[in-house]
Amino acid sequence: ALVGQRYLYNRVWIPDNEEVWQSAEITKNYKAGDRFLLVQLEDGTELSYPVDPAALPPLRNPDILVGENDLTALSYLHEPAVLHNLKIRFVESKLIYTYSGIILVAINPYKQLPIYGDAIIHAYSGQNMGDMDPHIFAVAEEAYKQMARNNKNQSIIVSGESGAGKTVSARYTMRYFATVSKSSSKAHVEDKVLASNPITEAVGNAKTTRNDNSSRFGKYTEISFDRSYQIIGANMRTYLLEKSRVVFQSENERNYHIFYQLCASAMQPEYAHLKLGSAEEFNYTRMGGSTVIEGVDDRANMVETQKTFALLGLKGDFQMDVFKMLAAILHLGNVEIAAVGDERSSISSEDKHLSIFCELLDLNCDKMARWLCHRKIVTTSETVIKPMTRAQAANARDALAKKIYSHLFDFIVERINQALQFPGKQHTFIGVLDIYGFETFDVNSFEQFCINYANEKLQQQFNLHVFKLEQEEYMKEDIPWTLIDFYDNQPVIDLIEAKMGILELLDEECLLPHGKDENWLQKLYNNFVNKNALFEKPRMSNTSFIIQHFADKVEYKCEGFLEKNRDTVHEVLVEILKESKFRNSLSLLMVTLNATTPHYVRCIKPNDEKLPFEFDSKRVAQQLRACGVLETIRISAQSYPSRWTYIEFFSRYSILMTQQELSLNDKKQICKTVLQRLIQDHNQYQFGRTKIFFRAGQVAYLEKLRSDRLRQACILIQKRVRGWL
Ligand code: AD9
Ligand code: MG
Repeated sequence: ALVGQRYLYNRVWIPDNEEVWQSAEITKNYKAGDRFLLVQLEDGTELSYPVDPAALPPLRNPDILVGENDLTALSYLHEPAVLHNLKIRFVESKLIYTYSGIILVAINPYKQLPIYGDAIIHAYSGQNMGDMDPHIFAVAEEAYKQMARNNKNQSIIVSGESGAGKTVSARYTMRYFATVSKSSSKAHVEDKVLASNPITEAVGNAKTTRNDNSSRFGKYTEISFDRSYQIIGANMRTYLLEKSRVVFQSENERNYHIFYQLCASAMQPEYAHLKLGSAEEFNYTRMGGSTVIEGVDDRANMVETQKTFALLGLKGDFQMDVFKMLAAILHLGNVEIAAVGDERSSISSEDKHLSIFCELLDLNCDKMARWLCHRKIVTTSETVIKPMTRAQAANARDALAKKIYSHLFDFIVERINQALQFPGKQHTFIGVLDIYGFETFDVNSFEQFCINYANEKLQQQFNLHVFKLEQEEYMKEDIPWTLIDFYDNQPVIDLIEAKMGILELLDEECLLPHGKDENWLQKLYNNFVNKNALFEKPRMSNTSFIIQHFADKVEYKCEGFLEKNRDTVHEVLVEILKESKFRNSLSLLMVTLNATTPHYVRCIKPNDEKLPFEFDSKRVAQQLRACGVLETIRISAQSYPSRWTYIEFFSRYSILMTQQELSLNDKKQICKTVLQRLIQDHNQYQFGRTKIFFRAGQVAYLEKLRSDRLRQACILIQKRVRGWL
């Protein structure tokens, strides 16, 4: 069929090193089996382009479809079409939002746009999604409307890579709800719900090389509504805080914002007892070599942080406790550990920072100094105290700092949650999920593994949802049930979480007294190499494994998996005590999400330099592949991507109808008769109750017939005119 269409339609996309794809026009008809295509590029260059007869270059869409605000309306659905459409909208029209079926694609403009004011919020309020330009507010409105119409909980799932705009998008949806559901009460519930954002950002966000305000944790915020759909409070759950950042930052990165805010305010008398100084003086804040962020005033932000705490009812005493713990962590990081021979270590009793640390936390200094340099080993028969080397003691010190910070973080989140509980019964909620997107670096570790596993689960949940929606649409239109072959990522999920899967083997190894990363990896090799197609051993490494995720292949280094897993196992235990029932917080999240109606926002980072409206096709293509947008496109392409109402079809293609056909009374019947004549393969479309469903490529074909007919008509008219002359 493709070859047949090739004769009719000669504009294609061919791969390009810089732009990923470039457009080309076929200048000589392609004959089945040809190994070369003669094409002309846009700049006029002629080219003999080698092709594989089994995989001819993708076709371009007719111009009428370019710039569509919904990608799935394109007739040819593939990567170059999607990329081109997004680029035209973003670069030429400065439009950052585009739908891709039920997904909102949001490209970070890196520029403040005047499209978020209250007037715009009110313009979207009460409108239908299809009637307005794509917008984050349209998604929020849709969730709000569906909640009210169906009395059902909703969630907005925001994903994308670091710096793509997730946190900004999540904040806008929350502002939308706060604005449209403003109650007249004096409690300022909406303001308090919004205030939760700057606080969690102060303690959970940091400057990284990719984003000056990078969230280092995942967050699911449930906004509660009462029977009249006014906000009556909120509740947050957080996931996987990056603890290592407290004690280690890579070059040009910072620790959590709050430390710098505190150091910048150290000179104020009320903080004198914290004995702080500039961030340059502390190991834990100066390690990345960059203690300031351009355009950010840490001192002014400290004032804001305090105000926000106060707005939430978290007063001076509470704040001072928090600041004391933070200061204690900074002092702990400056405690000097000396080596005593090769086997032992010690801390001077004169150590200034240790004594401030102990003073701030009300601890016994001598004991502390001793416990930082020794460890207790408990066996069945006895308890022994063993000295630690300098490196081991430094590790123990850092581990303590991480523990204190993560407890502090949880404590703050808990207190915010308490502050966001108001009298009144929750009728429904809308949850907003701002989680890290699929990640792959040069070196990937346990953190990436967890993040990518979470993304697999989200992707699966998404696939099932799309599948269900399609099914419902078919039923509504009385279309016979057609089985669509959906991509299913269950095999990867099984590899990770099934019995004797990667996680179970990891848990097992953790329980062994002499468990080792390498031993665990060996078990993975034994169980999966050549047995599971989604698992590979890298050729050049004995310390890594590769997983074929839905988005990409990722190579993970096994080092540290055991220790980090023990950490989370421990947390899971605590979690179980708190929540009971569920195995871990991820499955709890999936259960919550599955019980809501989801809405998806996929954020795209258009370039790595943070330049306004700069579109780097390579980077965008890479993210489209990773965030599942192309996957949805693939699902759409397999079903019936284009849907026209009978009226739309009639008015656009009446030029293709014969007099005899037009003389029929029933317009719907006319459409059917004409289409059956024009497209012989009846598998290419379906007649629904109100719409015609087309398979990929069919609208492009009809457009071609239409433009040919128009051209013929023109020529005919010209001839006649000439004849008259
Ligand atoms: V990370 O995974 O937490 O590191 P995010 O959350 O995806 O990341 P964030 O929302 O923090 O990224 O956006 C990064 C920066 O892009 C913001 O600080 C803004 O400067 C910029 N941005 C993002 N979205 C918009 C927007 N809609 N309009 C203007 C934006 N600027
Ligand atoms: Mg973020």
